[in-house]
Amino acid sequence: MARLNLPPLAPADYRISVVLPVFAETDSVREVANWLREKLGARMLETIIVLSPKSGPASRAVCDELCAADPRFRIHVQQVNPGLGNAVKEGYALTRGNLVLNMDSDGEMENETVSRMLEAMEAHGYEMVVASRWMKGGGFSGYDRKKYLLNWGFQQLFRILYLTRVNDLTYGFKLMRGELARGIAWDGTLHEIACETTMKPIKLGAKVGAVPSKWTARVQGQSKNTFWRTFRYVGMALKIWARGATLESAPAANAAPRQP
Ligand SMILES: Nc1nc2c(ncn2[C@@H]2O[C@H](COP(=O)(O)OP(=O)(O)O)[C@@H](O)[C@H]2O)c(=O)[nH]1
Ligand SMILES: [Mg+2]
Repeated sequence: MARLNLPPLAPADYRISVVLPVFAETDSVREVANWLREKLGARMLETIIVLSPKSGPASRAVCDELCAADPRFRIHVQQVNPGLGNAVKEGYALTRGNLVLNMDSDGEMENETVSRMLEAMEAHGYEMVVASRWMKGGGFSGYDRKKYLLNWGFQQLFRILYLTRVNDLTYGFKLMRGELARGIAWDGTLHEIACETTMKPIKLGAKVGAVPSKWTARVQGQSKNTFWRTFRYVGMALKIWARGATLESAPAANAAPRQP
């Protein structure tokens, strides 16, 4: 497979746009956002909170509070509904950073993984780093048994079809170059966006790395990712495998970081 070879990006120039979809979460949004704010420091250019129009006043209040505390946070109310895929696509299109971090706001993704992603990107010049629950040091806590088995089978099959060593192809937790987030045409409307955002860069020949990550079931609210919805991942994976992916010329990453 031909290499993509984006122009190199020096660690001192990292400017991260965080895309944080929020549906009905409250406390976990605050926790994730504050962790990112503290740990990313000046490397965080902006955080785009993609709020669903169906989000209740409690979620909205937490997001307003975050925006009031730090002008780098802003709310985008999702235009096309419903669906996590639509939220992610709209969020990506609004980013300006040369790196884009995709993370959930429900507290299931391990914050410390972000530090590992950045270290891996710095050390190896990856164009994308994905969190992997299947690597040694990663794992699942409180995951649905049936989904776990299906997920395992999916990884075995598609790792071979995609000729990749990345062993978690379905996780929506990743850090990628802005050129990819803004330059790839994304199709997923629901949760299958999570595999699309990993599989299309792989198909394009991007240099993709992985770091271990622990997944822990949320303590508040409910997932919208039903058991049947997991089959949409298979359809998406086969479609990308058959048709490949293309990179449009994306708007260049711009903008010096705004000070908090
Ligand atoms: N804006 C927006 N966010 C969503 C939507 N669906 C899910 N989310 C958010 O996306 C993240 C993952 O969703 P979840 O349903 O927990 O999926 P799971 O983690 O795959 O089980 C959570 O932070 C949700 O708040 C949606 O339709 N719109
Ligand atoms: Mg979740």
